[in-house]
Amino acid sequence: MADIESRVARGLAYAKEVYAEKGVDVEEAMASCAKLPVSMHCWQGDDIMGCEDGGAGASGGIQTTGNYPGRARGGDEIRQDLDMALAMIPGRKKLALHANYAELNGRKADRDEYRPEDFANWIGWAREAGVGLDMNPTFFSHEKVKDGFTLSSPDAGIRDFWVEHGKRSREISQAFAKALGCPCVNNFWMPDGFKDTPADSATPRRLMVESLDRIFADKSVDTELVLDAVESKLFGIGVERCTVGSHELMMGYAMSRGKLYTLDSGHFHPTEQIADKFTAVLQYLPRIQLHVTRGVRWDSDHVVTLSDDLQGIMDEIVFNGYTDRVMIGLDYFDASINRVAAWVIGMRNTQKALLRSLLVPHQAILQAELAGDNTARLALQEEAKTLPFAPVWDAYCQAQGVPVGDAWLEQIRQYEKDVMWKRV
Ligand code: RNT
Ligand code: ZN
Repeated sequence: MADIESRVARGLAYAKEVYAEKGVDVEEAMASCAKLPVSMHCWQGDDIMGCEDGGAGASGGIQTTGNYPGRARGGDEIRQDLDMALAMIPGRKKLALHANYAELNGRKADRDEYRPEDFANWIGWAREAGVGLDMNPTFFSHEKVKDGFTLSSPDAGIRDFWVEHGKRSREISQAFAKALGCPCVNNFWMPDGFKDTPADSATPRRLMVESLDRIFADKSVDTELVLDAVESKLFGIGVERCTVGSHELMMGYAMSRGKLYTLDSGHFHPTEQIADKFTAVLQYLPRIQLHVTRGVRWDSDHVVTLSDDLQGIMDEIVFNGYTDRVMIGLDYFDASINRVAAWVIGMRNTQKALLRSLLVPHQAILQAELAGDNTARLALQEEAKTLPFAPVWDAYCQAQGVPVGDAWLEQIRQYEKDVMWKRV
């Protein structure tokens, strides 16, 4: 242990020297990184099964694949796994919940009747863990998703049900924010769409807008506490031809109604990068939400890796000073590997990318660009990639009291033997 500590200290001293020469303050970068909240999604923990009776897993164009043993069953086991994961992840965290993680304790109620009390265990857990909560109404995995439609269904009764659900999600979000003293992002993603060419795509889009307006008409919700967000999508499996909540519909909605727009990195054409969208969308909106995921050939929601894509996203946020305006959240689900490790890997990678962006000698690169010296810009951008980031990351983990390097893996291996694999 002492060995690791002194090695980390030596590495940090070296890195500080190199970065100082480039005008970068390493301590300041670590302190900034530690302040930025990253919202971890509860649903990686149990393949989006949730806590409702007969929870059926994902539907509506999203899918978990894999059958790794040890999946958490119900709130207590998910929270136990969350505690394990959070102990391995540096930085400030939030937890994003989905409405289907309500714990009714025998109460007979459908999603249009959920109450803050149904999330009492989650609020208690979050308070204890020192994390804020975010929320998502759940417009999938439910019998009232009629022929794939919710808020834009041609059936008024179906729309009414989901409008009520949306309203309840905002009340619950407000209770989260009040209980934890931290604003709650409430994210609306609806799977509504067509497998094949619709004869009429205007009506469902009009109905979607109308339903959302009905949900947000509730003025008892304080929009400083509840940050409503709407998420767009290009397509889903089985909904290939037309998604009602497309980019244009949702961005227009967010802009015209003063809502957050959620950009999910898997929800665009594969050659598009959402990194390039922040400076555009933030010309018009005060805040947006980010869903970091990793699509492999489609919006497959693989575990987030330390990729150029992820780095590009964090660079845009940090270099443009958007850290208060982009609510960073994760959104992926892989059931083929240890689910706690999946959380840890994606969250640690997100933290790594953030810290790395904070350490880039951005001013020098910017000056090169302003001087019209694109040669220097490229040279400096590329040299920045091999500055000694790794020792700073190790020092950051150590300062945050989480394992350095891959030491966390051994602990999760033990945990799966002691806890997860006994869940049969
Ligand atoms: C689906 C959206 C949405 C979901 C979660 C579970 O494509 O990305 O955010 O993944 O609500
Ligand atoms: Zn998403």
